[in-house]
Amino acid sequence: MNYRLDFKTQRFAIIGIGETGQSVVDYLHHQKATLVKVFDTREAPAYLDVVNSKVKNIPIHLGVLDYALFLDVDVIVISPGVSIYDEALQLALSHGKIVIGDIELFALAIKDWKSRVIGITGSNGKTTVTTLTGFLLEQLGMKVLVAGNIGNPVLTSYLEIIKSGQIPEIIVLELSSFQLEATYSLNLSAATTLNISPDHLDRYRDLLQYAYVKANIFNNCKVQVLNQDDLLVQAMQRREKKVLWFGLDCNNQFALSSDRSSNTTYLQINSKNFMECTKLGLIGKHNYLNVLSSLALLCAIDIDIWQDQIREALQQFKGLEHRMQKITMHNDVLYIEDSKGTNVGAVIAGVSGLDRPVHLILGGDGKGQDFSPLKNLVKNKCKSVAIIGRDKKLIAKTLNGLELPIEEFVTLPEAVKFCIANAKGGDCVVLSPACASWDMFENYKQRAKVFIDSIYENIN
Ligand code: UMA
Ligand code: ADP
Repeated sequence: MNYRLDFKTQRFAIIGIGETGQSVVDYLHHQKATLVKVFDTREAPAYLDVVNSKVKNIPIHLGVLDYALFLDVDVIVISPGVSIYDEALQLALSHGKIVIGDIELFALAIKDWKSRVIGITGSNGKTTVTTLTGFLLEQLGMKVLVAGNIGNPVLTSYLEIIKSGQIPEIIVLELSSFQLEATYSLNLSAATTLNISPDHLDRYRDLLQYAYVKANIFNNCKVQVLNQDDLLVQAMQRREKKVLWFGLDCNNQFALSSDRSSNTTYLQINSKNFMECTKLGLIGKHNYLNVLSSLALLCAIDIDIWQDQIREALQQFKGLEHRMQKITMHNDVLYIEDSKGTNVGAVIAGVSGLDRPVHLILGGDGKGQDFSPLKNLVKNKCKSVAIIGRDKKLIAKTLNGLELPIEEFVTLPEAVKFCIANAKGGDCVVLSPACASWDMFENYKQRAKVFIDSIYENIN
């Protein structure tokens, strides 16, 4: 999109009263811009009062977006939760209105900074790779900002930096497809799409449109870090750009290699063994790929990854809460919480790496996904399955015909009870729902808490 932003003369509107919306209000105040309207498509957004107090005397419109209300607006700043493909916004674009997101405002705000910026997207592993990359850089003593979809609105971070005067040397951004829909000017020194598997299909026409939006991350980037094992990611290679490939096959620059005689798997970089996988703090093949992508991103910005601090940091980094986390072991039954396993791809990656039979809890808001790839996983890895949530019938239908106990439940504690009753020594009980939590819980963290509380209620 070709456009010019002028905080002095243009009239701004904000859509979305969430964390992003609030940060945009603060940023526009900081720029002394003229904010004329605020919108949210919900009738009662949770942060209405907070935003109301920030934008005194400015009208807040709730409910379905209507182009007529944009007539006196020049720039519409949308939150990630609002699709740029919304009819009213498409009409606004076709009438020459500027429609941008918070990442775009951030990109313009930091144009004169010397910081190098790394962008990370993908269906799964974004938060792990973003956190790990920031951690590795910090261990090298660098001043780093980690922000974006990870839960740190970029404009809030920007305002904090302006206040402190401490401009970071490197900025590591987690970027969702939602954010990439309305980002045009972000200059990235290195960027990756980790993988593409079905997600957010309630928002996109199909997997290709979703992948297309993610590929926007490479529009203004110097080095692409690409996953050789993922066909849709492979297709994102841009001819004129430098590419670093990562993947399981040892022919990749960032790869895994196996020494059969000693039964050891190594991270391998440019054909040289880098470190043994068992020495990593992270476990599971999907996490080995995450580490490789992170190392590739560092190489892409000319960091020497062969320094001892990097290997030490990789041993220390044990991963994040809510991602295949071991909760407890009781009577030789292992309990694992993966509430962040919110799509089929994540569940397959996490559960297939387990070396114990699984009693699996699935279900919630499926976001329009096709659950059929779960059938093979359940057949090969599971001893029983408990299903909850809005899409439980759909999941049960997908698993129909498998010869193991599969039952639907109204609540998560009932599902936990069922799994515990079925589990024998040597098994594990896993919450990895392949769905969002919003139909039953505030968020995935609350879902995790209910799961963990139910375990302890039943085993003690
Ligand atoms: N919503 C509406 N109407 C609106 C505005 C929002 O219905 O007008 C709904 C959305 O559909 C969504 C919720 O309200 O369910 C919140 O939307 P928001 O855009 O206000 O969200 P924020 O609070 O600003 O948080 C967003 C990201 N959320 C989403 O993209 C849904 C956060 O990522 C991100 O951390 C934050 O900005 C800071 O950058 C969360 C997320 O779930 C973790 N991201 C998705 C993911 O990772 O899969 C993309
Ligand atoms: P995101 O930020 O993309 O949601 P997270 O790092 O939060 O990614 O992990 C979310 C889920 O995806 C967890 O269930 C985790 O086990 C799984 N996961 C992490 N990395 C990968 C990967 N490279 N491939 C597939 N699944 C992954």
